[in-house]
Amino acid sequence: MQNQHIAAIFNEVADLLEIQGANSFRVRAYRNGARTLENLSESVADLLATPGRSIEALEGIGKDLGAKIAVVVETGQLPQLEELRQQVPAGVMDMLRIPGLGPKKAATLFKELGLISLAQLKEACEAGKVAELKGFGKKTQQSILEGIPHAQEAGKRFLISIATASADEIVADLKQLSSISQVAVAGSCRRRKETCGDLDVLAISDNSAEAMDRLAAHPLVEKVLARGETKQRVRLRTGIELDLRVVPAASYGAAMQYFTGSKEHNIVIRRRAIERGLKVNEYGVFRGEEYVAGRSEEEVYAAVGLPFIPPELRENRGEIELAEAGKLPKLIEVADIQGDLHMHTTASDGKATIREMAEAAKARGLKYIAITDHSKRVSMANGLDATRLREHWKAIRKVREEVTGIEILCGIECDILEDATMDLDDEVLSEADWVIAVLHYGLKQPREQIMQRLLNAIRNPNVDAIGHPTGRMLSNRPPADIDFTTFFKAAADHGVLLEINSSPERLDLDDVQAAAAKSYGIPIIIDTDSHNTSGFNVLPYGVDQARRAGLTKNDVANTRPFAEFKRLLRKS
Ligand code: DGT
Ligand code: CA
Ligand code: CA
Repeated sequence: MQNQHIAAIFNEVADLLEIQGANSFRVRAYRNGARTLENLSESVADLLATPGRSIEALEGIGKDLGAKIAVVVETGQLPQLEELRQQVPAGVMDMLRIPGLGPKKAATLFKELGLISLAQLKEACEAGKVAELKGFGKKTQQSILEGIPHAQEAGKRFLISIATASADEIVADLKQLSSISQVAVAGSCRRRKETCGDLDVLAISDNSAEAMDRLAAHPLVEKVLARGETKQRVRLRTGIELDLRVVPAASYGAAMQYFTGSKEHNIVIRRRAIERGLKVNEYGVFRGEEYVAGRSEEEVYAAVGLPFIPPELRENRGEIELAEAGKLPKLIEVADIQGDLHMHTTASDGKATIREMAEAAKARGLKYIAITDHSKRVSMANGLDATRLREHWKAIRKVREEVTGIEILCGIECDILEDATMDLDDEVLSEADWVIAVLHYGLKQPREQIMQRLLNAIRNPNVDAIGHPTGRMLSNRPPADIDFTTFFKAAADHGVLLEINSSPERLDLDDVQAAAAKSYGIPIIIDTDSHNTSGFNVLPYGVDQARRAGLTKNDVANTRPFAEFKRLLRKS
């Protein structure tokens, strides 16, 4: 049982309790517990199984949550969650995906107006009933109305982190069966797309019944939705659905190729096959009735005159032409990353000290980091003013002396304010080794204002990089309205680096934008935005996004040794 699943359960319990108007301490306890689990580098199940160790020692996990974790690890579910789900209609939970609509407002909509679905909420907004509720008003009603399509869309997909955690665990479990010689995930999860609609798992076995029984009995599986001879569809407790397909070895490569997709990529592959007098499907490559290939994906691609194409590129966005020309990029890998330029400490909203972050980064093989706590505008994160920032930098310099083997930059994550000025003045910013400028507030401003803010930041000679440029949160906050052409031109002109933020909620820039940024010659940085020592765990998600953008080691600035990296900075 993965930490992410238990965290998702706790978060859902917190939402449900809050909708029911439960005590806020109780709600917060679940959220804190969830956060601890999300950031924990080792599996709680392992921790539980280790004699002499206790999960209650973890921050935010007391006796009560500890016992609940044990129940989930043991049984795969939490009875309390099942009960709460009975009490709150699923449609009310859907409302939480509307940007800016939290559990309290959802509760009011449910209790006062009896609304239990997004469709009903839409009607009520259109009839003006929502505006009349206490604490809502016309503006809120309008913003809810605009957010409903986003909620409907987001509800159908799952973050790659959630999808991966489920897929990895199920695949590992199926591998235990001796009748299964190979098993792996395909579909959007294998392509490392930022969100997945469902999971597609393929296995080679001559005993498909055994494979399906094993899956059905897995603690993560909530319900078997359909079962045939070689295919089974189940719903997992996280809500994501999973297709298991059992195939013979001779079809494995063909099935892998087919079910990895994307559909758009496959259409071109099929067309190429037809041009060569062949037919490609999930069973193999055929000439007439004769099977000619299909054991491996390499064989399938070779049959249509192509080298193996990395799954991350299979979107029909030019990869087939590049493959044909022998010009596929050698994609960046996690091991190429040498530095991390975005992280927090206890000085703002992080959970670890400067030294702890530096030691943890070093232990992971990083050669340089920038400590970038929040600036003062982010008061809820205890953001720093100039005085505190200078004190903080002093402390960083001290750690820099004491911890060897890693370079530490005195940085700041500086807000670009709603009025397009910087949250800290130039004098203090000019003393920083590294300034990453970001939008946190006013993301809904019209394009003109957003661009004014980004361009002002880019033109500020103290700014080295723009962090999570669009500000989006995949589950509940749409991106700011950016004119990317102007944005990229300006960043390229001024030598400002752009970030791919690896947090699975952000993955910002996205794959398409990161590829565009590369075309302007802008060096990308891939950061974790860690808030504790296990925050570095998210790095692979950022690297995957970069791979989907076709980025190579050379396109990413923080793959360079420190001295070379420094030369990329404006102030160097
Ligand atoms: P998702 O689940 O929405 O995140 O995206 P995928 O890509 O995993 O899509 P899914 O689960 O519907 O199907 C898995 C793969 O199977 C898909 O990427 C390509 C292949 N596939 C499914 N349906 C079709 C189809 O009608 N035509 C073709 N050519 N391929 C298909
Ligand atoms: Ca899928
Ligand atoms: Ca599917």
